[in-house]
Amino acid sequence: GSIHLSDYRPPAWRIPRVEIEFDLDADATEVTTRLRLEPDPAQPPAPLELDGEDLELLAIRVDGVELPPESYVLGERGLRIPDLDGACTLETRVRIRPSANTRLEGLYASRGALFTQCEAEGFRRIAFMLDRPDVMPVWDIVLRADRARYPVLLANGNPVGGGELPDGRHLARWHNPHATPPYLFAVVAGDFGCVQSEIVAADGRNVRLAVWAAHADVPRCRYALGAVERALRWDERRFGRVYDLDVFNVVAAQDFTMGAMENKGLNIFNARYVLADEETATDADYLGIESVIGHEYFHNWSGNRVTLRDWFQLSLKEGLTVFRDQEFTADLHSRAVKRIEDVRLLRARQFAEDAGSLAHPVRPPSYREINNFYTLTIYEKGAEIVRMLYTLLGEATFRAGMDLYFARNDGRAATVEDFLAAHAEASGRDLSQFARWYAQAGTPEIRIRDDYDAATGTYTLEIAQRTPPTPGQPDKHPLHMPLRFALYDEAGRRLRTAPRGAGGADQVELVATRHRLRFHGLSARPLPAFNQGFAAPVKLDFPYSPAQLGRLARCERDPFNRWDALQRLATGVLLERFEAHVEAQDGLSAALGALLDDPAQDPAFVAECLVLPDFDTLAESVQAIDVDSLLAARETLLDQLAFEHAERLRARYHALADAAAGGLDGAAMGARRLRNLCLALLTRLDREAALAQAQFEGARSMTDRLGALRCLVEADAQGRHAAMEAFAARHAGDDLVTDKWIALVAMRPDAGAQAEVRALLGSSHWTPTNPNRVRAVLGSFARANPTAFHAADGSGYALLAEQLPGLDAINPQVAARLLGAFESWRRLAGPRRERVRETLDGLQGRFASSDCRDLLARLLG
Ligand code: BAL
Ligand code: ZN
Repeated sequence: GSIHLSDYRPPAWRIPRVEIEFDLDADATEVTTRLRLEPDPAQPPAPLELDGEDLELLAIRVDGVELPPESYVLGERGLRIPDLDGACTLETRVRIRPSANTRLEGLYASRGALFTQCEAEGFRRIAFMLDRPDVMPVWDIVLRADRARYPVLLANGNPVGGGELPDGRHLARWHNPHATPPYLFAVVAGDFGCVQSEIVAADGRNVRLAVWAAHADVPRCRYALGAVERALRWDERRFGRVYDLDVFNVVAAQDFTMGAMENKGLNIFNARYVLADEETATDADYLGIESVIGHEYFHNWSGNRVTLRDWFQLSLKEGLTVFRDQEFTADLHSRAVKRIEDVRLLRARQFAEDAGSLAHPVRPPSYREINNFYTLTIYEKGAEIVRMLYTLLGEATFRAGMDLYFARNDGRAATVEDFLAAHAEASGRDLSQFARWYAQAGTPEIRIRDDYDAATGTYTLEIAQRTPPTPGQPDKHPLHMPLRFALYDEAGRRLRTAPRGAGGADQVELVATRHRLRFHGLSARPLPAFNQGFAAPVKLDFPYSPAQLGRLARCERDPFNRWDALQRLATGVLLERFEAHVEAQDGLSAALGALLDDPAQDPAFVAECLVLPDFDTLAESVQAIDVDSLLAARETLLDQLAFEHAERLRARYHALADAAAGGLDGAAMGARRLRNLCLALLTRLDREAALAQAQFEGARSMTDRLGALRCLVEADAQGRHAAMEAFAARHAGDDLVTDKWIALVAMRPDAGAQAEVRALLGSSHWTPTNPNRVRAVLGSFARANPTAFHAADGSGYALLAEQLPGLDAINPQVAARLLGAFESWRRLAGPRRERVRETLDGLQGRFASSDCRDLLARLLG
């Protein structure tokens, strides 16, 4: 059944304190839990109903006295004790089986070590508990385990002792003094090494930072440790947030469903967001690690100190923390490039989600399976809402609102209302209409038309907003949002038309369905620019001519909008939306040529401009998705751009060689990025792919080696097989690098990729219990290979679908994520839509998990 936000009731029982003891063993772990239980006098009395799944109950005592079997009811989902008489201590002892746990929720075994994952509802697979985020005990944790096998024993909070036990066992005690819900509980046991450092936090507290991994991987933890230090300092500086324990531990796990997890004081990470060195990590990997390390670290305040009242509020921590990690990266690197990349993701994936069968509000009103709501909407659109608030209020007021939010809700389980109330109070603004952003699904469209009256020198903008219907929400209301804009004259000078707003752009606030803006005293029709920095997450409809977009790409002050003008131009060319098609294509080509020639431009920015809108973004820009024509248009345009600019691409490629040989500074990374893009375009002209072959052989970084290899694979160059074999041999035994190699196979833009994916599924590389490997094979295929996945006969859909029931039985979250690749199926044109429908129909009744059953019902619903 569904769970509804409107049904929320505070728990009738409070649990201020938990003592939990583990006798750890991969095959059979015993967990003894003592819950201090107190009826909440503010709530009507109710029987105690503890969550618990797949737990073998060994003993149960109340205040030390064994509870007779007739006093409790043990069910599939938990334990019910009807007649508890007031405050007491409930002790349960259970047995769990980590090595049989392929779901990777609760306590599980991975490569000889033990890890936990409790968000959202994994704790109930460890012990009987009120497993909900508004239950926030203080924790005492005892870990006992074989010393040889598990020399390192980590848990939440601070280490408070340990010692030897008989039979080669040892113990460690941890105390977490902060009120912490069970979803943030964590335990790690294994044979790890670490890199560590000592720092003094802003309040004078000494903090030991450590990053742990299997011994062989420890040298690859240095970069992550540096990222922890940068994150800690940045949060002190930018948000005034100080770390609050004596230790901060990060552990790398090879088998991990999510990217990482922000458990209090003990973050557990997917190894791909920890391990990096020159031999194995690309520049994108380094930036990804820093950003995810930042994200999890920032949760310590936005999520842990201030947690969630219920799971409907998930975006309260995720959207806010994504906004914080985006700002972290923007402050440390190029703000413009960061914004461009975030908006690329938003348009390609979140806009698609918001327009598809799985669309839902940032705060859903109900859910059947909370695991299915770790979505781009909750995370990325949630972050955009916080960014709009930041834009509306300005830096100083927003910071005051954040300070108030943290101060008022510290140690509490908060709601979106609490967040908005803090900002409303700090700013004196009414945010009640703004709150609609959390309730209303779908991407708003802003339609703007202009008019210039030469006789009076008056320029008028007519602005209208609408949000399209989404499942369950046919009618939409206008939203409150900032609209930034600028007007430029013929010479490209910015016209001063209104008081300057935040960031130097003029800004109005949209609240109604229609607005009109009037400007007087203009001697000619200006060129308008809108939504600088993509301050509002909307689709903008303005009838720009190709010439106007070319001008905007040169004169707009805001770098994001310069990039966006070129994207808009490219989209119009690809979708043949301009009457003057040839002129538009010439304009695009000339603009990109000028960027390539301009040594003053940041190479990273030029690279962003050269990347055309991808298939997903194009698919999101049309009503009906004609797969073949979208793919063909893209290929044709890329071939033409390569042909026209061959000389400058080659020149730029060689000129950037020295800069690209540098280390991990922004200049070297930008040079490598542009250089690899030049290489990709040049390889289109030369099926021998000599340049790519040479780069592959001489590469000194993973970025360059993988970049060249991708060119060889995509061009189906003669040397591709030999290069793939050489790469595989060089990195044999390294799972993370092998995932990159596999992804290249699965993403090869050719119908033949299907056969190669099938071959992988039958090879020793296929380890369906490892989420990274499943994503490398099937995620890359379904999400990043439209050519092969959308094969017209439906064979690509069938390939994915065949795997899903088996994967669902292993790890429902991973399977459900893959099933989501069908989210836009209703907009597919031609026979493909019918092929997907048959495929989805064929999956009915074949899923065991609530995750996949819920998703399938919503896809077909
Ligand atoms: N809380 C789950 C992983 C993350 O978003 O940080
Ligand atoms: Zn998060």
